[in-house]
Amino acid sequence: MASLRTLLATALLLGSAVVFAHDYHGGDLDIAHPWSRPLPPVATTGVTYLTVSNKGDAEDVLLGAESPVAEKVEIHTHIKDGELMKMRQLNELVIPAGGELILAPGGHHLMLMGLKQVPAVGERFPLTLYFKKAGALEVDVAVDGEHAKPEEKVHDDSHHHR
Ligand SMILES: [Cu+2]
Repeated sequence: MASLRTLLATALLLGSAVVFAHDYHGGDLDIAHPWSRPLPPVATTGVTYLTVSNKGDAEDVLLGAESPVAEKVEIHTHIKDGELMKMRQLNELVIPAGGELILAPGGHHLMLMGLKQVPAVGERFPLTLYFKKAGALEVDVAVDGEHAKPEEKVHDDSHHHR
């Protein structure tokens, strides 16, 4: 019979796994681990990453997002301009049928513009994603200092906007 100590250890392990991997489902879409980098307290913009998987047989489209922590949320991508990586705002991003859309450092991301509060490491903040087919899906974004790989920490997404 499992000892109380073993049960407690298992519960703790499960608890910490939940902190780092959280998933959301809506319609044919799965949204995996929305996360954001830790930010300095004076930050005015933030960036959110996540992966959307589409289990359906029709494409869906990410049209935008909103969060109470920011004045507005924009869809951005990085484009290579000569040797420079530049940012460009997009109106939408397609999630192909049976495929996935990855928002990750160096590529597509959601840009939180005009931060009203800067969430601390370990905290989560709500974000509503708007999809053409699946509609509005609310997720919690984890502020996660450990998730970023060392080389991603060097690559700075805290670019300036006008
Ligand atoms: Cu951006």
